[in-house]
Amino acid sequence: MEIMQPFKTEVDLQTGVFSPTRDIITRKLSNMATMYADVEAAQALLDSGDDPIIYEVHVTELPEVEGHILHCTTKIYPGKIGDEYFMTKGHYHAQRDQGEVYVGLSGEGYLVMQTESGESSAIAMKPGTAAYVPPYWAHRTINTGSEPFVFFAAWAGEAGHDYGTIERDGFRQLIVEKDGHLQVIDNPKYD
Ligand code: M6P
Ligand code: ZN
Repeated sequence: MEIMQPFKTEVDLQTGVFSPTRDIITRKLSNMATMYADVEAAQALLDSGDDPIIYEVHVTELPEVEGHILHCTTKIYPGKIGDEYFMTKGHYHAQRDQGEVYVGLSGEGYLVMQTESGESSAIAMKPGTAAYVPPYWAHRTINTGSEPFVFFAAWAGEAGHDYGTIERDGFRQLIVEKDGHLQVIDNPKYD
């Protein structure tokens, strides 16, 4: 591996914005409409001409190879599709035996995880929460508050993102608001 020069990024703890500016990945509802449990509600919103930004990822451009530590901030906007709060797509690591660390910076949310062997976990996050995604756990974050939910993430360069498995199967647990209360429920479409 080539020697790289050290560098730093200033992170706005409120917004997750990087300085100097780095690449920003923007995910709109149209990029993930079928991932919400209430597909009809998602489609109705899109049909009305509304395609809200669900989340943004500020990424450091580093080689995606063993040895490097990739890191980014994610800002999930507040909102719901049907009863389900705005969330990330979620993914397994292409290399399943790679973990990840999340640190809550502002707002509040949940980190939902699951394994291919049938385990599930839902961890509440707030500013200062360091949450660990162990190897083999798929992970998705959800904004359960009324302000943007912002967190920092760091993971191994060789891990890679596998979105296809989650696009096909979804998550076993959904984070929804029912009767004005947050609830962690079983996904009726998961089998
Ligand atoms: C976290 C990390 C990133 C990821 C981002 C958005 O910051 O896990 O690797 O890209 O969340 O999540 P997703 O890739 O599932 O859309
Ligand atoms: Zn990951």
